[in-house]
Amino acid sequence: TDRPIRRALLSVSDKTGLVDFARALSERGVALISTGGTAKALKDAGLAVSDVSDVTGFPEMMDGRVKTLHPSVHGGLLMIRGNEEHEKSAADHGIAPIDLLVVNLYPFEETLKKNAPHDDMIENIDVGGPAMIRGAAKNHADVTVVVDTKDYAAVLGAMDANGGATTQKFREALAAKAFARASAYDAAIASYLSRHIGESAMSFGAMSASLGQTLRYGENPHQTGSLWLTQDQRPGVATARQVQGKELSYNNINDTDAAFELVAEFDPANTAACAIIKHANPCGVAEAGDVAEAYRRALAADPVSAFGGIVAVNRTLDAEAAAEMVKIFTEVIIAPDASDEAIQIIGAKKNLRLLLTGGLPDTRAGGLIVKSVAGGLLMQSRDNVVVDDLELKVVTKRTPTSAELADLLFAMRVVKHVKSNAIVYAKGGATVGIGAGQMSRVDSARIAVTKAEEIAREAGRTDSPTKGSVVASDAFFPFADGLLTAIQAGATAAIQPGGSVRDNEVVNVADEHGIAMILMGVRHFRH
Ligand code: 93A
Repeated sequence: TDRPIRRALLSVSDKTGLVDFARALSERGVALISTGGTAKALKDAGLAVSDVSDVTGFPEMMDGRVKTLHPSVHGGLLMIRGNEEHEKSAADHGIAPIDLLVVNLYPFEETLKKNAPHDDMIENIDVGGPAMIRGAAKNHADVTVVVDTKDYAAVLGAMDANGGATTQKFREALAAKAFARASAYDAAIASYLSRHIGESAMSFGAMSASLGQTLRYGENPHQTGSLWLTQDQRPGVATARQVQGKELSYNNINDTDAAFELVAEFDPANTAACAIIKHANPCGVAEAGDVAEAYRRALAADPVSAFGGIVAVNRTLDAEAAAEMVKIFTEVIIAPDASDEAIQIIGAKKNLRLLLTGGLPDTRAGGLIVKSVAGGLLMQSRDNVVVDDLELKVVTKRTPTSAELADLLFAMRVVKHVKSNAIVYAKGGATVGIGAGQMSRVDSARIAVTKAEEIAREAGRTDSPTKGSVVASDAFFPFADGLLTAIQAGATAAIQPGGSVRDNEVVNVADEHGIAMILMGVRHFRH
């Protein structure tokens, strides 16, 4: 039984849209109650509103710390309508039902962003607001709770469609949102306080998150999934504008992130880059003079795997590139920007998601990576090491040629984004073979070659694709076998961090075969 909304309590710090919403409620016969500042805003706009102090019989006191914390408010929110005992208690104590609660909280997060002094932070911890939100959300069978100014219109719409009442389903959705908001708010306070007392060396600032989107399911259909937004405004999948296409799935978001972070390794001022991702690993990556050519080359690197992949580019998507991309089935395209023409071309594929980020993330920027383990969270800073900033040591008799060096740097940018053990073969600014996620490095080295040969065969080519390539390894070669595999496949130069007890053995094998090898000293595991 959806009862019409008769009485509403409004208590908001963010007064956006407040007056219009309250007026619309008033016009629908809803009686309004408000706390000090909210009541004043409504009275100033000429609306009839009762002060919460008249409802509680207490003045707002102690700097406003105690305004709504009273049985007249909480009883009105929590009483079960139609429950004899609840109704009797309400009648005995002069408590009237509150059918609609409109609250947004003291601006704790905004105050945090302003680097406010500690006293201000404490004063901005809202107590009464969350208490009411919880009460109303718990009692969503009877009460509509609104915590987001963007939901005002929907509430009025629901009321108008339903004789002044909202529906159970609508109230339930709002209740879920209310608890999510309360939870994010508390997380922000907890992280602030733990940092204040110096409990954590790492910044948990970006860790306070709010629910961005409930996903259809998680990694598999029997799992639930959701996307949470942090304060980190890093351009990428979570902050991008979705121009068109179906709703993103959990896996789409994960893969799109991997794709865009990879192309961000390439400076758009120097080169156009394209990465095609499947299951969070690249199947083809290439650079070229323009985006269309980079895409064609990335696709050619492994056209079979690219089917149903995620495509990322580091420059504005133009019409020519868009026309190439719509030729095969792709799940998502992500780019910093797109021309109107390109958007139109993508528009022909209704389901294809197009995400525009407005820019590239800074690969050198810090940030937090979070992963859950049983009973805990693992946290680490981002892998923000860029090969250009490293001291590259040639350890072999032969020094890489300039063409080899360019490919070594290219391969290293890519291998950083491949799951360990990762081996990448590259030639002429494009990947020719990628070995990902194997338990032994030599297997990754072999699989990449086998894969490369298979792709060449399917394309009707008779040449050896890895001949004349370079090879990059995300961690040191523990034995010479991995490198030997690459040499036998025709690689002429290698880059790896080094640091194995057998580095000498590996370098000797390189020298025996006339291979040029660079040690860059930094490992790029990725799991
Ligand atoms: O200081 S509080 O924790 N104590 C309360 O009893 C209380 N009731 C509402 N904060 C309280 N509020 C908050 O006041 C609301 O969540 C809202 O953010 C704000 C609205 O105050 P005003 O109407 O005076 O601008």
